[in-house]
Formats: sequence, structure tokens, C-alpha cells
Amino acid sequence: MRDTVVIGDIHGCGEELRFMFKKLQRWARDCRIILIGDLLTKGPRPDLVVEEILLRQRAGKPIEIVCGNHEGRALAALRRAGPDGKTEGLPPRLAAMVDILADADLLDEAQEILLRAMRTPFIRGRRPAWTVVHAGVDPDRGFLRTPQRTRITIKSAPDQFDWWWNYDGHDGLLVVGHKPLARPLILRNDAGRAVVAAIDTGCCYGGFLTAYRIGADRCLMIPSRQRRQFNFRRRVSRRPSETAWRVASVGRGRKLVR
Ligand SMILES: [Mn+2]
Repeated sequence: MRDTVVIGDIHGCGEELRFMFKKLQRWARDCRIILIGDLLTKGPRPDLVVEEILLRQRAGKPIEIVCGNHEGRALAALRRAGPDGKTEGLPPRLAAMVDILADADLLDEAQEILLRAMRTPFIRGRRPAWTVVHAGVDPDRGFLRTPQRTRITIKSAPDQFDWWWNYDGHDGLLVVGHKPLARPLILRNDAGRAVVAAIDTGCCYGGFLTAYRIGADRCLMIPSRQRRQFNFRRRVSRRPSETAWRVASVGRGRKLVR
């Protein structure tokens, strides 16, 4: 069976995505590829993100995308901007995104990609059971009873424990992004099986773009080209003393390139 690779929050980091795809040709040959959402906002090259997705599509290797919390506002901004890419009244970051996409003549293509993402709230697979969803679950409700809004926005306050420490594992492996961490975080049960893979490593803030290969249980990290915006060593998920999970603070076989 084909293995699946999930790529964390891209946030307009098109150059890093291009480099990631290049690396995946060897590291994840013939794998199914899923992007975890938050594609185009914040970073400098949303045009390249769109281009890379289109290139693969045209080569007959389509990319799947689940919806992040930024897809809705990015799509709304593009619709408001219209075919001429008008940016009046848009917040500066969204206006910048529209300008870049308009210059590259990719306004329609970007809308199509975002619309497709918004129609995909999550993707599930079997053997072992896994779910790719942008942010996570409400651990008290379980995956199916967690509202979609929560699934794409749940994030703990800095002084609180992250939701995954309270997740009991019964929905299988959850692959998530949304919360930037210094390194990908892989939580394991006693059998050593991954139950959470948190793979947003803050590429647009100067961290890494991370891919997680589900079956192989491996991470690949591409260093960001963006300015470092905060102290990444402090971006860790504080571990409560009573947790049942074994932690691999980093995915096994972490591989740094470049
Ligand atoms: Mn997000």
C-alpha cells in the first residue's frame, strides 16, 4: 500500500515547499501527499505555493489539502479583491498576499485551491487508523464529536497544557499542525506506536517546514529561509507530570537537509 506524507503549515513559504517537493522525490517516492492547511497567508511566496501545487497536478500527481483556519479568510480576501486584485480595505497581510498572486496572474488558481481545501475538513486512513486535521481534537469529546471549528483552531494558551496530552488515543494517530513548535512532536503509546504527530515547525517564522511520513514514522525538516521571529528553543510543549504518553520530542530518524 502507498505510504502517506503530510506536510505541515506552509504559510506562503513557496521556496521551502519547492525544495521539500524536490527532496520528497527520493524520500517519499510515489507517496500520497497531504498538505495540512494554512497555505498562502503570512509568508513571502504564496505564488510559488500555488505554482508548485499546479505543477504536480498537471504532472498527474495531485496533492490533497485539508482546510486550515486561514483558508477561509484568504479565500474571502481573494473574492473581495476580484479579477483585478483590488486590495482596498484588506488587512495588510492579506493585501500583500493578493498583490503577489495578482502579479503572478494566479488569482483564479489560488481561489480554486483554497476552495478545494475548504471542502476537505480532514482526511482519514486505515491500518493503522490515522487522521490528518489542521489543529486537533477536543480530547473530552473525541474526534467525531469535536466541532469542525475546533478541529481547525484548537490551541492552548502559553501557560496551559496542549490538548494532545489529554488525548486518549482512541481515534488513532492524529497528524496535526497549527501550533508552531521548535521541533516536530511525536507522542507514542507503550507499544511505541505514534498517537500524535504535531508537525507545524513555524516555517514562516524562521523555523522549519516539516513532512511526516505516516507508515515509515519518519520526519523530514527543511530549514526556513525566513527571518527568525522568536526564540524557537522556548517553543516546546510543556509535559504534564501525569501523562500516559511516551514522548519522542522529535520524530525518529529526524533528517536535516541543507
Ligand atoms: Mn493554523
